[in-house]
Amino acid sequence: MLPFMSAEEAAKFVHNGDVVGMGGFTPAGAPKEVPTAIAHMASALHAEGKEFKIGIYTGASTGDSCDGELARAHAISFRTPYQSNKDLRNELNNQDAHYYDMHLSELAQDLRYGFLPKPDVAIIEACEVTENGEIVPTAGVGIAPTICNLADRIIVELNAAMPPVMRGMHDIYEPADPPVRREIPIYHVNDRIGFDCIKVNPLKIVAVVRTNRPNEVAKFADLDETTQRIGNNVALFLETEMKNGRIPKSFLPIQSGVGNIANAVLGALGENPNIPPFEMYTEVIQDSVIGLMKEGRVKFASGCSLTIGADKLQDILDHIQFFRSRIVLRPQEISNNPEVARRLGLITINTALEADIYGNINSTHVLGTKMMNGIGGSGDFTRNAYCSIYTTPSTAKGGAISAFVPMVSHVDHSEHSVKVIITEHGIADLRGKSPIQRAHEIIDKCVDPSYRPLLNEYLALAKKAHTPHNLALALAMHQEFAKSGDMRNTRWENYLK
Ligand code: 0RQ
Repeated sequence: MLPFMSAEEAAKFVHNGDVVGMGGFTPAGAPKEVPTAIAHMASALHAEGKEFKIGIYTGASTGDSCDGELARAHAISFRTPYQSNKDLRNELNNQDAHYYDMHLSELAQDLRYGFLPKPDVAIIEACEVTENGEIVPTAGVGIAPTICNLADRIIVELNAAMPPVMRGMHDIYEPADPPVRREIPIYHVNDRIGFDCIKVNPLKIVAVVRTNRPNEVAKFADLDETTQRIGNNVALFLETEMKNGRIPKSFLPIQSGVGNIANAVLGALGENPNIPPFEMYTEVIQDSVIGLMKEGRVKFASGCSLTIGADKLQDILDHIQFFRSRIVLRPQEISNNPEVARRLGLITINTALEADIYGNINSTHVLGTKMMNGIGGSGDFTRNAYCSIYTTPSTAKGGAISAFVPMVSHVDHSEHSVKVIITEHGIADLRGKSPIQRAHEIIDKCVDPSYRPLLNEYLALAKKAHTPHNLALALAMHQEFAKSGDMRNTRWENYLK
């Protein structure tokens, strides 16, 4: 008999100091009611003057009922590998919780290698759980197979909003560890190599909690002129590459990042009649993919999660036969696997917060110090891409911040991995260019016209060298923003002393 109980009872299996692994990836498939119950338990214990904090592993971000509730209860000691919740962001930036921002493909293997503390408890949202220990995840897989294997206790949230017809969408596979690892046998985007469920020792399932909760996926911003133009420029670049024979006529699979811009770019690609119907090998399958799939523009999508709104999820459930043959959900060590990305030849499209004139990318740190979300899967894909593209609006905060600066204030992706940068103004093709050639390409094609003179002046003031810089001025635009709230006020002479 499966041990059905309430979320509050299940939460008691989690103790102060435990390390907890959550299933799912982004809010898709993340557990909801048990984490909230743990947060309430923590608040009650704190009110009695008792300690309660847990370390948390997740696939990526989660929903507010997990990261938000636990952050507000100050119940998190450490957290990895990715988050996007505003209250948790505050905890991390206030150093109330320790955060290590990791390449998402590496977490499962790092856990198996013993690089990180072993999880005590796994909390998994499932659409089906059987007495013989078969757990079928819901809209996201993440690190669920690995934490189920490693944890001593498994708590399942059986979510009625995610019906068992989802079984068959997942492909659960864990590679063997070195020195006996073989190749991961995915040769086409739609290859299936594993099981349709996670198989665990049923004795480890200590609690099953019935829930009925939609995914807590935020709505995307509507397309605006800037995101539309970025999307059109990406489509133009890929179309030109295809015409010039640098992308095969049959096209190559697309990986697309997370957020408003990524969603808009994908929409624009889908609408462009010169781009043939394409496949996706990505981590997050976002809203725009579902419509494009129905229109025949996206032929197949392999991902780690369906990070889509409730209406889109209902659409999938209503047409499950159609979508089950066109979508596969994999663990993140497979969806983001460097070996597979390189083999399949992915065109990767991710978003920068900030780039420098030499092509280094900051995806994570606002103005150099404050964590935004995390590197996520962007590094997994960028470094191993057939062609890596970064997109960004050329400015932020109404023009007061230039997305292009002399030197990025934090590096996530180096100049060696970034091939193309695209903004609403144009396309900077960095391939085969020296640093100074890249600087001119980026300033002329991508930078907002209001910042071009400033960055050209910087180049003139930089010491002539392979990578020209003036180290006294390299972060002056950031300093100017901190001082006056607008990078456009930068006067280099004020920072030369
Ligand atoms: O802040 O909302 O307060 O105005 O940053 O910017 O333009 O809405 O962009 O939603 O596409 O997110 C890089 C964060 C972009 C995301 C990032 C401010 C800007 C706004 C968000 P406001 P937009 P998006 C696979 C791939 C890393 C992980 C990744 C991300 C806010 O894409 O987290 O790629 N990427 N994973 O105003 C200060 C600047 C700024 C700035 C923008 N230069 N300085 N603030 N902003 N540029 C998926 C996974 O891994 C799960």
